[in-house]
Amino acid sequence: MTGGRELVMVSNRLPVDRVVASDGSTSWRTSPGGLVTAVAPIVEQLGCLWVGWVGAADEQLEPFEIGSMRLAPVELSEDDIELYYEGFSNGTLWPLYHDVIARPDFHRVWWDRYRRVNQRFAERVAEQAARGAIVWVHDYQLQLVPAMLRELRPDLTIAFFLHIPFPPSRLFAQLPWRKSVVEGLLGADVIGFQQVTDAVAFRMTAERFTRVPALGNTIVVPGTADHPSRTVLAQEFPISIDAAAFAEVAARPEIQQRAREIRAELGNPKTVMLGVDRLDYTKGIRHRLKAFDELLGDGEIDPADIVFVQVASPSRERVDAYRQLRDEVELTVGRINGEHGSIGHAPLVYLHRGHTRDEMVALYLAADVLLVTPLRDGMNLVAKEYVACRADEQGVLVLSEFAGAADELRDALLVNPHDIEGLKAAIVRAAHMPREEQRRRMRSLRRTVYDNDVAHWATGYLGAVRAAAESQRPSQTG
Ligand code: ADQ
Repeated sequence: MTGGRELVMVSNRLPVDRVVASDGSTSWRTSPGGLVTAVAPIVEQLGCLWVGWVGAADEQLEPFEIGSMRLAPVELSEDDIELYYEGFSNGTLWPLYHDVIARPDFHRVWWDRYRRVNQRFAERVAEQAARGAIVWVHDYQLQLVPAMLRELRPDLTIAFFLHIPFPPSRLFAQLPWRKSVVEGLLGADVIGFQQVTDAVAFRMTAERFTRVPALGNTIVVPGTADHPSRTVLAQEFPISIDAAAFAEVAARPEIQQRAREIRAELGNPKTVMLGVDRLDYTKGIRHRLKAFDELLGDGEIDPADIVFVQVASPSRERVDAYRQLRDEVELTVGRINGEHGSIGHAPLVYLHRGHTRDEMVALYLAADVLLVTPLRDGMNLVAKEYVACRADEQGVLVLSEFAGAADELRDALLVNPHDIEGLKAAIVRAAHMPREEQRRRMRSLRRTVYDNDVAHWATGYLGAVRAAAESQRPSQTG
């Protein structure tokens, strides 16, 4: 897939967690998470150098190896974490890129640190990458790395993938440093987005703020005295999951047994509804709870018939908006159960922790309805995981129009999560959907997920990157 070139992954976090043994010795194991889940099959096959932060402040570590990966840590101080990561990445870019659901804060000290940390990442890659390597930079925390890296190492082929949405030009325009961000990204040969709308928004934004013309999917960056002109491919490559790996777990008898146990522990209700999200204000958890609360209050659903399990993994707990969200969700959960529960039965089960892949799959199998109702989401892998697990062709996916996944998963029950009446109607419809309709919809969803799995994504994306690498070659050598 890389034509024999070294593959270098660059992401804010390295895909590993430290494990401390009882004798105090430490080792590393690969960590779960959306990005790792998506690229792990590619990395296992090709091997790679991975540049990123280990997740603890002020640690200076030499490169080390795990399996087929060589890991090169980038050091971040407490101040870097506060200003570059929690500040500019999660307090400015994250809300700005998610339709300003929360208000983005613009602080010059945050921006200044973002630039400096991006420079540090670029330097680390430049010192570690083999000649002619393909460097794949991930996500919004590192948008300046492509141009910085090109300056340091013009021999590299540079690819960037944005896992979150790219905002419409009129929202992006708010960013005081908009031109620098666009120029940073244009240092890449290929810029991948989740959806067509993201790629279109970026191309328009690039034309508007840097005056580079877009021709179809490509942007032509004019040459200077020192650099020849280049073309940059800015296109959608919707990310996916290793569907077969999920299916394999779902087929295991002990996982199916666990799914039955989960239903039994919930009191074998007629309908088990599930939500699985990072506890993030973009995921629409408040809207979902409101709809559920009103349905119970109106008597449209009977608390004896239905249990809603909301799994919310802890996220960004040092950022104010996330602490507030957690407080609000926990209050609401308590209130709903207080009003509608009975001794021995709570209609809402809230689990604020991470789970193993096996337990997640058992939950997917136990759920009659999966609610994926983000207000904005780059893709949403949870929706695809649920579908991949349901070999029985049963289960209903209720999916927000504002998740990237809605572009592909057209046979889900699509909802506008802001429309609480519409959301309530979809929940009721899902809970009562005849088995034959479930089967028809699930069959079509499964075909889509299996035909467009992560291998398909990686082949398409890396294929485009490799084509970019080949097309550069004559101008570099000639
Ligand atoms: P996320 O916002 O993290 O990812 P998502 O796509 O849903 O969102 O991925 C979450 C992953 O974490 C899934 O694989 C899920 O199974 C897992 N997960 C969630 N809660 C868990 C829990 N409690 N325990 C264990 N595992 C849990 C970002 C973007 C998305 C985009 C991905 C990938 O915001 O839009 O789809 O990157 O590009």
